Amino acid sequence: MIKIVADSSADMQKLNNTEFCSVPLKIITEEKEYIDDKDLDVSGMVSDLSKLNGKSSTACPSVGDWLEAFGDAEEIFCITITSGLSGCYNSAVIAKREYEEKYPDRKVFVIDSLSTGPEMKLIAEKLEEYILNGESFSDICKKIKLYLNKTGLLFMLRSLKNLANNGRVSKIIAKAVGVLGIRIVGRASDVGELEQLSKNRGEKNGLTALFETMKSLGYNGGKVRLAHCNNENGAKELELIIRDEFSGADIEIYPCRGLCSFYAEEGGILLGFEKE
Ligand code: X90
Repeated sequence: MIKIVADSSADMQKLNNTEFCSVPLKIITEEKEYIDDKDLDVSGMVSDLSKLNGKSSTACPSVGDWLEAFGDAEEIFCITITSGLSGCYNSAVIAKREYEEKYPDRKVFVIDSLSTGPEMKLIAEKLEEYILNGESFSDICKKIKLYLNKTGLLFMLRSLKNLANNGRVSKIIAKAVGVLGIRIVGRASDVGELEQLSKNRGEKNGLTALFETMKSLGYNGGKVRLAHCNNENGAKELELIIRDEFSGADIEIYPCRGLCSFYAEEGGILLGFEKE
């Protein structure tokens, strides 16, 4: 059996024609621990968080969690959130070693997305495409590495509070963003860290900046995946802006699950796109 496994920052529960397993991260507050699996009440969590003043943090899956997800598949493609901001990749690599040692005829390929959310979803969809085409494990490994150069992640955020409190972005940048009405637009950098690109006044300007930025990075009508935290309207407006120029584009909009909701925060939009 061939299986695709991704941590829960990919905001995915299943793939249509391939075995898939999501490995949950955890969101931890002083009151509660949330497991980012299919049963998580994401809106409930976001509403709890908005009332919370205490410390909150996240935790990546353990080696054992990954091993459990690998199950008894013979060939596994495992996609993780960027190693630049999380321990997910490291624990997945250790799990791979243990798995291959225990079952010498099985193979695991761990892909450091250097990104998260919708860019991971694009990678998973492309892997599924290769698998359904009947390509060999080693060919898929080579091809998906090339595909990674053809995808990007942009985001628009209203607040960087949770990112800053957890050391994922500098407090100085975060402070400047927390001003009412400011939308920061940024991207996953080449080393998989958060890079701020522009500060925009108001939602409309932020969405326009997202579109202009994706074009300047090489977007030319390819696939787009939009994950949002309680901001379906913003995502739909962005879809319209994109369709105005690229009417036939393959665009999907869906809500963030727990991990991305925690860091993107209320109103946040994550944009995964293919570039040329
Ligand atoms: O291991 C852990 O506890 C998880 C830590 C994850 C930290 C970053 C999550 C980012 C989620 C927010 C905006 C996009 C930033 C992308 C930069 C690569 C989404």
